[in-house]
Order: sequence, then C-alpha cells, then structure tokens
Amino acid sequence: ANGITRPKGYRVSWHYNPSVENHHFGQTHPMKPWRLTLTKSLVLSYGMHTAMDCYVSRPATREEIAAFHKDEYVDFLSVATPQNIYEMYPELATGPQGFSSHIFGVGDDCPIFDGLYAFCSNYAGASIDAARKLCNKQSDIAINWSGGLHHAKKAEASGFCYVNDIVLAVLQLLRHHPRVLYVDIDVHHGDGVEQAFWSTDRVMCVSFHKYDKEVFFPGTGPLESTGPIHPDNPGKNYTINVPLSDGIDDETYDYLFRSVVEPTIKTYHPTAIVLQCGADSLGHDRLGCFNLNIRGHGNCVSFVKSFQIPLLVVGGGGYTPRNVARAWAHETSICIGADRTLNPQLPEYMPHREAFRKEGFTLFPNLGGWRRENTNSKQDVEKIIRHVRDQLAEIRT
Ligand code: ZLS
Ligand code: CA
Ligand code: ZN
Repeated sequence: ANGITRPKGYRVSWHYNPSVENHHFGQTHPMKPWRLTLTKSLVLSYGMHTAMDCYVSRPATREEIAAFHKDEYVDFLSVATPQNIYEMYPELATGPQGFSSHIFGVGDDCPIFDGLYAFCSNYAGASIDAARKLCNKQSDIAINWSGGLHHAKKAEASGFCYVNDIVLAVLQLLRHHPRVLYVDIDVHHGDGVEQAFWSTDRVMCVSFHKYDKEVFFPGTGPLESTGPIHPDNPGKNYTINVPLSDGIDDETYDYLFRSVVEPTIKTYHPTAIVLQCGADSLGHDRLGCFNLNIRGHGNCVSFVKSFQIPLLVVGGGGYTPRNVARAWAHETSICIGADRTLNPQLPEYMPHREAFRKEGFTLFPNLGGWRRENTNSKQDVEKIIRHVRDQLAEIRT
C-alpha cells in the first residue's frame, strides 16, 4: 500500500536492540538515545522494515569486546556504576574541574551512568552481527544506527564513546575481507578507528571533519596526517583526512566527497566498506558547524552504495534528535532503494509525530544556507583534492 518493496537483487539487514533507548548519559548531556527512538519510529511508520531482514541484536560478549579493548578497561566498564565509581576512584571527585580525570577517560563527556555496560555491549553487538551478515553474504548492506562510536580507544572512553563498535566490526570483516575501506562523515574526526588501524594497509580510513586544532574536538586529523611516516610501515598513506571549516554546504561537500571517495575506491579496491553516518554534520546540529541538508548528507550514502561493494552502515554523532532521525530514516530508504518512493510528508499517524512539528512534519526541512556562511574556499577544496590525488598515487606503486 505504501509502495515499499524489498530491493531487487540485493539484501539489506537492520540490526537493532531497543534496549539502547533505555540509557541516559544525563539531563544536560547532548547525546540523547531518544534520537534512536525517533529513527525507529520513522523507519517503521514508513514501512521500511518490510524491505529489510530485521534482527534484534544481542549484546556483544566480553571476549568480543576484548578483541580490541584492553581487559582491565573492559573489567572497569562492566563493574563501574554511578554508586561505586567514587569509592573505587576517589580522585575522580577531587580533580581541579570536579568530575574530570584520566581514569579510563571517564568524566563529563563520558559519564558513568546506570546500565552503561549493557548500553555498550548492545550497540557493539549490533555492529558485530551486521558485519557477520556481510561476511557470510546473507546481507549486501547491513545497518546499525545505534553504532558508529568512533572515538573510543583501546583502554579509554572518549567523546561520548566507550566501546569502539566500528573497530570491532572491522575486525570481523577482516576475517573474510582482505581490504576494508572506512568512510566517516561525522563532523568530528574518526580518531579511534584511525588509531586502531594506523599501521595496516588492510584498512583504509577516510574521515571528513571540522578541523581546528585546540578548538574543535578531538583536534586531530589534519590533511598531512596520512599514516606512519616510516617507509617500511605498511600503514603509510592508508589514512586520508579531509579537514574542513565551518558552514560547508551540500554542493561543496558533495563535490569533495565524490572527488575523494571515487579515486580512493578505484585505487584501493576495498572488498567491504564501512560508512559512519554521524548526523552532526547536518545544519542546525547542536554541536556541529556544517550546513548540510538531509539530502546532502544522504547523497554520501547513495554514492558509496552505487559501487555495489558489501556495505556496513552505522550511525554516530547527531545532537538535534529530530533531524538525526530524519537523516537516518532517509538513508535507510536509500539503502533499500526507496528514497524516490517515500512521501516527503511524514506519515499521518506515527508515534512521536509531534517531535517533527517545528519544521512542518517534512522529511526534508531546510537546514542549510543561512545560519553560517560556507568558509571553505574553492582553493581549500582544490588543495584537498590535489593532496589526496598525490597520496593515492603513492599507493599505486
Ligand atoms: O563524534 O570538546 C570536548 C572536550 C572538552 C569540552 C567539554 N567538556 C565537558 C570536556 C572537555 C574538551 N568534548 C566534545 C566531545 C564531542 C564528542 C562527539 C562524539 C561524536 O559525535 C561521536 C558520537 C564535546 N563537545 C560538546 C561537549 N563535549 C559537551 C557539551 C555539553 C555538555 C554537558 C554534558 C557534558 C558536560 C555539560 C557536555 C559535553
Ligand atoms: Ca568524520
Ligand atoms: Zn560527532
């Protein structure tokens, strides 16, 4: 009745455990699991679940998490609670800025909240499940909107991320795939994934992000940061960074994305791709500073999909929940080939419809153009493209 059918010739799976919605970083914290509730509401109300294999994912096991993370850190995450944390580490309460310290990275950005370990193991389990569906060829595109937490390190929480589900999923893919391409369109630099695969040529990491050292988190990812410098290190040149300034618009982003990603795929020949779709690169994001519209953001998904290489799609940042949900619902429709079928007006009857009132119940509100101007000049953009072209020429040899 809504015109949504299973895609022809390929399979899409959706991996999700609604228990992730029950966890809260805290009242004032910008990371709101509510965005996942809204995303699910749109996906189901449009009937997009009927075109996918839908799996309720299971929590990742301790051993699966320890495939990347240090045992002591996994132990810490699995026992820490808001009640026992100060007893275990009194220094957390007495730091100069109050609750900020270097104990496994916990603090204001990465608080210890009730159910933290359940939250982490569930979003990680969904990414691992999704990766396995790609490995055994039961899916061609596998989606986990609750994943994409790209800042987590081996033994450290960072930037709202505790367990690096992307690294865990890539490790799964590497069991069957010789080369994995990672592409990250979150407004923040994908530093945790980059660091994990810094010294290998089996994973190529590409991140597009706002870059302003010392000012914008995490402060890494300049154009010149392309892997280890030593000529014998296999990771040399297998990292691509695309540093951007405020206000980038759909047209500039689309041009840059195509100009970087197409030659990268044609040079590297990945056998699987992981796309992190952080929605904080949209205009009007509470933390971001770009001017992308839902369609501009989605064009990145369409473009990567067009290469027809097994694809793992994960979420990431996104701090204006209703727009995150719009973007990820639209991108789900792209994955199943229904983006031209969906009615841009939201379904008449759906849970939480009121959340979308402000922009008039449309999937595509105007998020670009006027809040801040595009400070990325034509010269900046061409310099990036030249740099990437020269870098890829080094790989070919
Ligand atoms: O990529 O900028 C920082 C670090 C600080 C400033 C903020 N204070 C709290 C800690 C020290 C330098 N952190 C960023 C992290 C951004 C993570 C992005 C994750 C991802 O999208 C993937 C999921 C940051 N930006 C904004 C905040 N933190 C922030 C804003 C508001 C608050 C409330 C809760 C906590 C403290 C007050 C907080 C953090
Ligand atoms: Ca990024
Ligand atoms: Zn982000």
